[in-house]
Amino acid sequence: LSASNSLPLCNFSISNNDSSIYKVIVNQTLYPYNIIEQQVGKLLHAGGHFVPTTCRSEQRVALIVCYRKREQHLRMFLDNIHPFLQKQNLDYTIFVVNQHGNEDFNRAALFNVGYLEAMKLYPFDCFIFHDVDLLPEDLRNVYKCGDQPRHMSVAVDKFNYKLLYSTLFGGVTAFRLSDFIAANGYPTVYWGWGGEDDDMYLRVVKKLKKSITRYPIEIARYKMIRTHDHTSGTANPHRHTILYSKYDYGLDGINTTNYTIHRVTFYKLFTLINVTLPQEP
Ligand code: NGS
Repeated sequence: LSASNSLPLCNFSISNNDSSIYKVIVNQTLYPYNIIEQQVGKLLHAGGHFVPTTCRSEQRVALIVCYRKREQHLRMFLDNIHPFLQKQNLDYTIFVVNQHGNEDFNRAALFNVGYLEAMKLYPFDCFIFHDVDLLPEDLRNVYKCGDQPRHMSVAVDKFNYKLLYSTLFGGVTAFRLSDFIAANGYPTVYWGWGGEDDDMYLRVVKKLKKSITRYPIEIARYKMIRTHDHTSGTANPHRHTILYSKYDYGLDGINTTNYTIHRVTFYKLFTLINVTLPQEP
């Protein structure tokens, strides 16, 4: 411990204008897990945890991925995200929160589960909530938290690298622990596709009384993985009603996240949290 305390603080930054330094070559080859482990897992501790050895990190980052039946996406994600985060010299852990069962997908509640379970394991101070199909393309897109919640996935190739609308808060977001707690986390009442990210945006503005921040559009670039091993969930018909109902965010969120853990498994490349979310009719 004393040895690591004497290390200098990690400070990753790229000031160089040479794009060959910050541009990421996204690898879309689909490898089996054991090959990915060999390629990018050498320096990992159990559960997909990396700690820089040459410097001391100021933040402990939990990267929480919501997941269900997207195995190809997950493999490509892991193959790309580990080298990306290691180059940024971060103390990070990857959590994959898998929604077990046949209930509608609840992306936002899975993020809360990831937060709650991660905090039982390690004193994280930064949470990055991540879709499994988004791969960052620029190393200057640093996976750290700041004083404001950050929308990370500003420019996605599927949308021609344009921000769809100014309050968009989907894809990838980053929250300081204190901000996430003050927002009461993500909502739990959005089952199926859509609205939960807009709800989180409103929590930041109305409950936290903060604004979101973004890295520049030429930096916050992502490739969306396109494979055919999945079907997207059906849109939630109630999403607009809930979103505009102006309900009390203190009454739904972290404090009402209802879930049953089946198993937490510490794989080499990630910590898998298998969970069911009881869905009220
Ligand atoms: C909005 C959805 C968001 C969604 C965004 C982008 O309309 O949840 O589109 O979707 N809000 C509502 O439905 C209320 S995308 O084109 O990326 O699939 O994130």
